[in-house]
Amino acid sequence: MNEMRQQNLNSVTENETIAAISTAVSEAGIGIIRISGPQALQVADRVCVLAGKQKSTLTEVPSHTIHYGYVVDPVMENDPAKKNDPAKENDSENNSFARKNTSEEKNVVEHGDIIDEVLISVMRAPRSFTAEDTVEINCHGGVYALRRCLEAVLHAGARAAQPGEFTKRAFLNGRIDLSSAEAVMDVIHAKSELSLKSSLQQLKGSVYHRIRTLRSSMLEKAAYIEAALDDPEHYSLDGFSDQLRADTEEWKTKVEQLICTAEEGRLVREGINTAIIGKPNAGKSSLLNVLAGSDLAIVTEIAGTTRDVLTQTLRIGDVVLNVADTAGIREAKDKVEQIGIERALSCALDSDLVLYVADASLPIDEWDRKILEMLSGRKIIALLNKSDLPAVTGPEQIRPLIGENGVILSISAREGTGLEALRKSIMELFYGGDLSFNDEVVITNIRHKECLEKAKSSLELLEECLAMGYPEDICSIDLTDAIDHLGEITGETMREDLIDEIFGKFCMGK
Ligand SMILES: Nc1nc2c(ncn2[C@@H]2O[C@H](COP(=O)(O)OP(=O)(O)OP(=O)(O)O)[C@@H](O)[C@H]2O)c(=O)[nH]1
Ligand SMILES: [Mg+2]
Repeated sequence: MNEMRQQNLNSVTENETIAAISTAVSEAGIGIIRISGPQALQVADRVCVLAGKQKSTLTEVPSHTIHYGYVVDPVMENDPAKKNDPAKENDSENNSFARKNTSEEKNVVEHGDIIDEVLISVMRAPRSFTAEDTVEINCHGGVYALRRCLEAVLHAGARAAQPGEFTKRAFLNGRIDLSSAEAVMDVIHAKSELSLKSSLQQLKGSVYHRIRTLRSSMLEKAAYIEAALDDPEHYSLDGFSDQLRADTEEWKTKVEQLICTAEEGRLVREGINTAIIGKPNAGKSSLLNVLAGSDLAIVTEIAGTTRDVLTQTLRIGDVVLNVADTAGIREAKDKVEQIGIERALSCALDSDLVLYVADASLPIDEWDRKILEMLSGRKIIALLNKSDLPAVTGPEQIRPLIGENGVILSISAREGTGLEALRKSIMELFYGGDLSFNDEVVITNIRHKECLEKAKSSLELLEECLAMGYPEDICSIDLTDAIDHLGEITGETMREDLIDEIFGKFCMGK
């Protein structure tokens, strides 16, 4: 497998040295330029002056050390300005910038050739993220200075990296498997503690280990069939079908269990789509505002204030919610309101969770019944709002409308009370109250889910073949397909174009 990856590396990158800005390109404390590849140290040497170490070059320093210095405009060997200057020509040995004495360094400073004052980290192959020689230049974070430093590095012989190319190299060099590489991206995009935890677990290889164990057990059986077909004298297939049938059932159950975690994974990755629904003036927009901690939606005492759906991604504790505030549902007074109400209902029907807000200072009426009837079967939390006012409606009035299992909570959007209980109920409804992710492998990546579904279909075909009593060589076709689909998750069986597509989605510098 590593051979396949290595061939891919050779064909795709031809061992070039690449560079990119690895931090966000915006005003910040520091910004990092990462250089990776066989010439990383030499390229860095052409642009870096190590302060106070006139004799040292980066090619000479030990691995995993950090050095104080400057980035300067590189002077290349074929630079015409340098060619006629014998003093500078002498300094061009080792391909390094003409700067090997203190006076030269002073010269650089005085003539303003310095682009930035930096810290330079050196990590030699294979003990780096890409498993190649890597230099990271920690610059001051200004956009202009960072771009100028990168330009200098590119001028000194590096090629601009493609999006995701560093991680792709880590994968192709066998440093990480594909599911861990994808987890790098998920860590960057993590919106909550929960999604960060699950991505970090995958980065450590949790999905990889689970899939590999499953796949090796399948590979063992496939190899046995092959051996028995080649050498029937020594390997018997008597009773093998029964064993294979039992194994297939077990493999399928394990694959199905992983597929089941994908729904939880989607909620972790993307957040829980939550619709706030209720009659006008119930306090829906007030709830959105108090959850968001700012006045996002207009709140007035006029019934029918909200007309359109307003969506906002919020974090409550560890949970990410994509909350939609909607128009109050009643007999519409005009066409705009009618459309708003239709949108509210369709939003409720598409959501993972409905927060039904009722004004508890008023009695419930026909509209509460109608709306809750339309929403029956959905995950609902009924919120008895305005608990700061004398209560007219209590849980006993709402209970018959939302059923035995529905959650009913008392809140005051105005005072911000009852929100902790709301968070706990959401955790309970979606994650069984547990956030730990300690040993559990959760599939959070859609591509992984698709591969698992394909593996499941192949196992179902294998079951059919076994039930029909087909010979082992026919059965092994479906078994091999299942093995390949699982291998696509970890990158052990992978098409080159798919690898490019996956890494192409990465951000620049990663
Ligand atoms: N006393 C009290 N008043 C509240 C509370 N929540 C909301 N209100 C008031 O109720 C009125 C309506 O609040 P909104 O948040 O606009 O209600 P809404 O459900 O979004 O209304 P529509 O957009 O018209 O559907 C406003 O005057 C709020 O200040 C609460 O917890 N207690
Ligand atoms: Mg509103």
